[in-house]
Amino acid sequence: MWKELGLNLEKHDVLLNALGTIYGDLFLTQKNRPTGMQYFDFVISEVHGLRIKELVDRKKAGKKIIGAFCLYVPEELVYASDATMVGLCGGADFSIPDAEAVLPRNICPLIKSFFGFKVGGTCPYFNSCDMVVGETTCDGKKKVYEILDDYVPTYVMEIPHKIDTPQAKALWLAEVKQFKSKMEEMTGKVIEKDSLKDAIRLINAKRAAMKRVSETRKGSPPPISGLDALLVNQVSFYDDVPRFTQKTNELADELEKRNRQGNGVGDKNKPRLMFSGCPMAIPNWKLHSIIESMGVPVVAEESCIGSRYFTDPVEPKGDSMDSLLEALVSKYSKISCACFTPNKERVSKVVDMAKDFKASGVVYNVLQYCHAYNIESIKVEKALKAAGVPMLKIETDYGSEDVEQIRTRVEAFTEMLHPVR
Ligand code: BJ8
Repeated sequence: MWKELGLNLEKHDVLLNALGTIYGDLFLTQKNRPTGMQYFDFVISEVHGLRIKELVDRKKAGKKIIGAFCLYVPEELVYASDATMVGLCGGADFSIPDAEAVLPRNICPLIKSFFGFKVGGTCPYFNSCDMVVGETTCDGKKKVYEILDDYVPTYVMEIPHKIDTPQAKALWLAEVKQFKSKMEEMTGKVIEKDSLKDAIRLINAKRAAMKRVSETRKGSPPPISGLDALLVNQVSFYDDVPRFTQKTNELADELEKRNRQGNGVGDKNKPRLMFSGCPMAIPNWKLHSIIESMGVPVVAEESCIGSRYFTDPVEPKGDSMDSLLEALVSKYSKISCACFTPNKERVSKVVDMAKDFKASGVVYNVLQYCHAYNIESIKVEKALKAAGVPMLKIETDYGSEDVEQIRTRVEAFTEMLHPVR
């Protein structure tokens, strides 16, 4: 199977061995984990096994696999055309040397990481894709998609940045319609109203299950570690949707029960931290693992691998195809990425979330060279300060050189925080 997918077998083995060790050290050593996490451990143990086999089988049955890097790609249209979407990884240091052989070094690690997985032939998800869908969000991604197209067919959706204007909504709707046509052309399947409605229900159910898990983290102590909750969010991007939804709902049942019993992880008397900023694509577990190794729980993520993905469902106001497509635009334009301007909604969402989850402080993650999240941190910090919530900004990449320095800074930050009751 690996050969058929054109993987670099030697490098792929090195990657899998390294991942297995890191996963064991970070996840399996945690105390009092919910039993529902066993499913997610299994998914990770089969991340380059059973799930890839499922995708390859779908391809053999004539179905298409679509890769994406951003929440703005409307997955409902992918599923409505009977294709499968996978969120492609970009959270590993491992693939960066391969990227740097082609790309400039001074760009965001997330971009280098996903690009390196393709050029290095080490990601079976990437190599399963019939097409990848990019978007005009940050400059780095936008320009790299032009290069990526030499390696895999790459379709780019234009995402307006001043979303409060009528012309932006009109452009977005036109882009969504064009993407629908693209999926129809790729799959040879006309997307009918009923199949789109089914796809909306499918993805809404997945988002609702993830939101249930998130809500339980308001418990004190939280019933699940931030690291495990992050993993659930990361797995959501490539697992089979109905199975993921069922297993996530089972986990939510268990977490709700744990809350009723006061059975949690971490120390109730420690401050609770919220995470905000750049996404943590799998296997980026760096900041969560540093923070939680001190017994300080992470209770929420204002991130695309977090609340931005699951907070809002798609809510059609009518039954026509136009109403369904407008509902997609309305939902997707509520995802507050730092590429928007002005971005007041995101700033107030961060503050509201911090209060809602009783966070004593916010750790704001900036991936190196991500200007959008870096500069926006100024407004976020000011708004949090006004609300009495301290913020610590950490600018980092996927390397391990700064781990001890970050640990010292987080330690100093948490020492001045008080648990919020
Ligand atoms: S909706 S956050 S997934 S664009 S970290 S690559 S922004 S330089 S990932 Fe994102 Fe969509 Fe926005 Fe979410 Fe660029 Fe920044 Fe790197 Fe980023």
